[in-house]
Amino acid sequence: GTVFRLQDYRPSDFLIPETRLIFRLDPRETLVTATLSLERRDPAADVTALKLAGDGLVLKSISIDGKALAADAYEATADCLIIKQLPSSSSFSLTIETEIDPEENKALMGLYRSSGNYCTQCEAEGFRRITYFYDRPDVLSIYSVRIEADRANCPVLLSNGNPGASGDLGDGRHFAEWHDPHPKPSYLFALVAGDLGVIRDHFTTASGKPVDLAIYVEHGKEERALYAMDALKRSMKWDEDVFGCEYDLDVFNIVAVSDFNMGAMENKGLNVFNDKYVLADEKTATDVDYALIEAIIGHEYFHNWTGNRITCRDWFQLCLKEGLTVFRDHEFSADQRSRAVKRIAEVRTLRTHQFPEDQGPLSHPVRPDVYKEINNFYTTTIYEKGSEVVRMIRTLLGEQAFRAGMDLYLKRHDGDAATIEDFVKSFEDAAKLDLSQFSLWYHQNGTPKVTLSTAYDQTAGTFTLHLKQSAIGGPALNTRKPLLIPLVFGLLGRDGSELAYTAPQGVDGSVIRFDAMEKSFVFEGLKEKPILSINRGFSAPIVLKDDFDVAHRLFLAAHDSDAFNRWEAINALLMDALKNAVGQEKTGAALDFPPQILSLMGKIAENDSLEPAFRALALTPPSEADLAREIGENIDPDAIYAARIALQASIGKANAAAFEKIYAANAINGPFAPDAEQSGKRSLRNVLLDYLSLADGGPGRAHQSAMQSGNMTDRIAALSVLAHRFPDADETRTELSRFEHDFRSDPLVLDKWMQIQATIPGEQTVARVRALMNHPAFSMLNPNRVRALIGAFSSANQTAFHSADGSGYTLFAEVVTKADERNPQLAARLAIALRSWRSLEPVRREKARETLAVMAAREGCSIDLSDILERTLA
Ligand code: B3K
Ligand code: ZN
Repeated sequence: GTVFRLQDYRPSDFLIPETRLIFRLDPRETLVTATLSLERRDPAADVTALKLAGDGLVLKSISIDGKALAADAYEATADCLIIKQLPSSSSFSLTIETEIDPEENKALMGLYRSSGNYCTQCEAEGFRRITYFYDRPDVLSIYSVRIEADRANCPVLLSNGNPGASGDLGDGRHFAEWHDPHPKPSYLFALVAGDLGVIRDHFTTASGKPVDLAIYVEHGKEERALYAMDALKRSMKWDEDVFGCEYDLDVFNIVAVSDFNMGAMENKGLNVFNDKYVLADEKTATDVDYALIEAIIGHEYFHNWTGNRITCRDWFQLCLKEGLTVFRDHEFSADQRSRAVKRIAEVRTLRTHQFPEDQGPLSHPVRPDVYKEINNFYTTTIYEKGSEVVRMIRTLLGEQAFRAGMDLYLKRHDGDAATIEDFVKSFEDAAKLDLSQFSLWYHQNGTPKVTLSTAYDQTAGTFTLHLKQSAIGGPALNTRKPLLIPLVFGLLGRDGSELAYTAPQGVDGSVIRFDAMEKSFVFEGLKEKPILSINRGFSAPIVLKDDFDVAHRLFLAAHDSDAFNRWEAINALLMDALKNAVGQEKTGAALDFPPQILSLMGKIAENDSLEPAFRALALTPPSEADLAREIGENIDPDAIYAARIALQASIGKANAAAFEKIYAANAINGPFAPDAEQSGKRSLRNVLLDYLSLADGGPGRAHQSAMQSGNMTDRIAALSVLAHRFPDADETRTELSRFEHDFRSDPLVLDKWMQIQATIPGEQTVARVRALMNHPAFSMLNPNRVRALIGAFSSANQTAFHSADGSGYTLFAEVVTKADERNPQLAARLAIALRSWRSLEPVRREKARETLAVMAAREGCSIDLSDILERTLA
């Protein structure tokens, strides 16, 4: 396949100031007429041909300035259009007519049908499946769109921008016109047509401009969109307050569709969402669903400035819009909920998903410089590590200078297709700072690792902190350049107060700027031995190897003023206990856990000065995947599972009485609210329910809770305990059937039921998943269904997926192959579940390698899938 390189970037020969599109919608034969105003970028240059991208297109007619082109004037294939005879004028108008088949489009890129409605997905390169175009993000055009369709089937006709004329066409057809005054790249184009229900609201911007808001959903689901609408209005207000960004069109529309490859899409003025991230009510959505809806509604809305008003010059710059917008949505959620709890959840996600990516064969820089298939670069590195890099800029500059840099970026590049260099330069100029060393974070992949050691000299009153940097994954150590790593820190006294000291060079307030492969920082004026708290708030996305003993960690867990580091200390204690237990399990020794760790869990649960959501997180041991990553090699998922469940059972038994009290004390009286406070209490109670059930050794308590639960959060939590801890109990069968029956006509909710069963530990789950694939609610064509069952199985069920007999891999390969026939993006995304195959123990490793090799060798394997498989095997 073709390899695309950043260094090959060239501006296009032509500009397209205006694009007019007419859609005559038909399920199997939609006609698209595109009229492009083309302008030579350099009228003096001798450009004699024009090449536009296509993908699977059928050309019906082509003309320039109203005159049909002669057959020898152009060459049209399904994948590109080359016009060889061009007028010599500096500008001309090109009209292209193509025919497309939305019904047959199961790749869900371009124009397709979902539940009988028409919708589009164009990012990254889907527009070329609609018409021939300069389908690249640096060609910005003003779009005017006319949609013609059957009135009965498609009463709703939507596109980007503001609504224009609409009316009847006779013969049961009607039309609507839309105009988007903001020049945009083709990937932000959208069209939706169908028979949809709607809820409406409005927002007045800071400067008094009224905006009509609407969310379109399937008929009958309108009420379930109210929370999303509320989140939208809060997003609009927040972006004005925090970043000074106001909305810029008369209308803002959101449409929820049930067949969608990702979470949502930020098309200008017409966001299209996976219905999973719009629909919510008490009975069908969990607290986690609500939080995700809020975050994703915010994320797509925030793209209006960071992504749409300022877009990317080329796809290598993807993190310019994604990393920054993730940072913005994280800040939004932190402001709407609990900042500390949000930060802990972010770091857990980063460690569980981004660290293994960066430490394995799919590792790439935040700003890559080569790709084969851009769709495979919508990764956790681009998104989450990209966000961490922006966060570090803020840490280095401070709140005020950071905001000044953002203001400058938004002002200087409004209307541009920009680069990472442009972004960094805005902060350099605003803060009068050199960020050239810092920029390495964009270019050097691998998870940085910082090893620290400390020494205290009582007589001199000095505390020496020695830091060394290396990395896991990425370029070899001898070719790595030192990163500038901002480490927020504090030196604590025995009473937990922050000690005063004289700071050495390179320490700026609470931030250590660690910028060499190795460096010592000597703090003076310390009369007592300080207790170090470092990388507070996870100021740098690194692996930290410290020299802290158990007493040090227990101290931080109890006294650190930084809530994140309190959690981090607890997490490290649990991680050490688990690693030790895995070692015991492997040698056949009995598993035991330090009593002080068990009692610590009781103390945390009881500590009313900590918010319940924080306690819930602190009481959740590192996941099996986290433990596997931490161990790093020769992984035996069964040993990891055994260690983790033994720890949980020990914690439960050691603290049963206390847990029971706290469980009761955190009951919620009064009506359901999806807010931070209630969801915190529910999460604490549900963590405790698991512990108590393990202590009970039976399903009674969880069964009781499942029957009493008035909301989906509690119902799902109880059902998980039943299925995961007591898979063969009658109570579990009863509750699974009741759930299935209650939601038999709501596949989106039934996805949760599929997911719970797909994550039941143990190799018997392979057969269960096979059986569920024949369930009437399952469909290989719907990405949500496939991800709920197969995605959960392969990415969140270590013991079953990595069954020693290889049956998990066999099932996985069958499904990935089947998905690849219709939807390569879905297949490629599933396939990353095997990226850490090299860290498995030898038997599983060999089976995994063989599975990958067989899939890669299959004739007809898509570019998307083979790109992932080849890099994984390389
Ligand atoms: N920009 C889209 C992602 C598009 C993915 C294309 N394969 C959603 C988002 O990040 O906001
Ligand atoms: Zn995004």
